[in-house]
Amino acid sequence: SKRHPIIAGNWKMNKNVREAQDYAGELLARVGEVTDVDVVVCAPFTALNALKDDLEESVIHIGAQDLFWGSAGAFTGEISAEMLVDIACTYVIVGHSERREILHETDEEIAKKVKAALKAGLTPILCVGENLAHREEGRALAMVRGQVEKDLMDLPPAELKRVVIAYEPLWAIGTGKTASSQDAQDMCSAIRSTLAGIAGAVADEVNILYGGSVKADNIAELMTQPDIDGALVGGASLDAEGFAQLIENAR
Ligand code: G2H
Repeated sequence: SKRHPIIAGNWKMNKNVREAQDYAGELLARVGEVTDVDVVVCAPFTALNALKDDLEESVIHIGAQDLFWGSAGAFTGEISAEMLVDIACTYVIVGHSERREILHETDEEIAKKVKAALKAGLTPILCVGENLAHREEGRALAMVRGQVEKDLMDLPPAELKRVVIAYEPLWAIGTGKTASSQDAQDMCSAIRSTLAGIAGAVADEVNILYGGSVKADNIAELMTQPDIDGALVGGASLDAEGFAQLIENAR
């Protein structure tokens, strides 16, 4: 494959500074030499600066879980891409389903966040995925295609190829239900076709991850699929030893 695999942990709203530091030390000890997979840890804003001290000089990449599209100014409570770069972040999750659902983030907002991340030099991990009703009504593909097209609107191919896409079917998130590796592959392949329609040949260079109840014991099979280039891992990334095992099984 032309693509270098990525395993990204998404802690969601978990871990204080002390817990983040302990985790970083343990993960570094276990996967600090791993270079055939890009390991990313996406932490809450409040833990990022502590991770910078421990991970900035290492092979482990630091990611945030959200950002705002403006660079600076009167946006109370928001965090810019430039602020994330300043504390050594190289990745940022954009449009996670929890933000789309609970905080009502729209595709228009998400598209602006993707652009802001790219402009600052961050790698956005754009999350897309259908819910159970969409799938049961046969609308999963149309739903996900629509998200990809709207969220990456107007991006030139040279920019689009820097985006990482995470396909996360909502019905598989935190539920213990993983999509079958074939279902996941089918959608990741459809996403790549959608990208090819938008941007042509660079679609082959885009990393597409699967997310949704990925664990140490199902990652290997997912990784054998031709259009799955890694995973976005929630619950199973919270324990450093468990996450290290998952990374090992992905190699
Ligand atoms: C999906 C995933 C990580 P989990 O949200 O983004 O979480 O692995 O806990 O299903």
